[in-house]
Amino acid sequence: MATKLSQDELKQQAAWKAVEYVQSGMVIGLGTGSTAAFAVDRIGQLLKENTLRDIVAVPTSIRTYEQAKGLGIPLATLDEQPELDVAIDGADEVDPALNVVKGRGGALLREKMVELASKKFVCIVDESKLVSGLGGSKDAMPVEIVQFCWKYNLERLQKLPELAGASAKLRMAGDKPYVTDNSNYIVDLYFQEPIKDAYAAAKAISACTGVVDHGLFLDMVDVCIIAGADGVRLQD
Ligand code: ABF
Repeated sequence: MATKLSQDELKQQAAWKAVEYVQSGMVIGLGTGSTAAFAVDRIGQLLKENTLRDIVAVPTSIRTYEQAKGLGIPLATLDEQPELDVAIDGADEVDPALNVVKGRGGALLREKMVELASKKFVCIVDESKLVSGLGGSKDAMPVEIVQFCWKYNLERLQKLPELAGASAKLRMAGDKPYVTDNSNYIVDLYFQEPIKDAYAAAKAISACTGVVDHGLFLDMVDVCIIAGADGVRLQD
């Protein structure tokens, strides 16, 4: 009887599978979060074994930068490397069309910039991230906003007809607002039921002046690697 794998073991399985897309000489995007961290570790290990050579990586957060640096992975910025071959990153929710919610790790802006700059975005999740519709986990759908008059913007977001029924909370780090790597705030939106039209919601959120970006990553995932009790499967 196969023993049940832990969530971390599933995340590692998905991450290691994704690293198979990385070839020597590539420019790659490194995601943020615990699943992506397994991929960063694996890349560091393959570089150390000289199985992988001559890669350059663009991190999606300061903490991924630190992890990769500690592993000796050569690093660059999007200014230096504006076209990436492949990006590997986790997600918070994945719907059947491979639209995803990302950003609960607070890194959505740099993740979206890096993943949009990549020829291939490989998303890695354990099966607990699968939802029938975005917002369906009833957990946070993050929006990155400027610090200026954040309360005003939180109220505006909450009133958007496209976000019907959503509640909004400023993300806190202890007793202070959470500040992103880009010195912005995160407002977390919570939905009572899946978002009716994620495309309309994304458009409406982005149109709010003061909003920097949001955690709806639509039509961006090229391959999703899903690790579950029955093994690892790919969806594209
Ligand atoms: C990151 O991965 C974020 O966009 C997302 O919030 C996070 C998921 O974290 P984990 O892999 O730890 O579940 O890309």
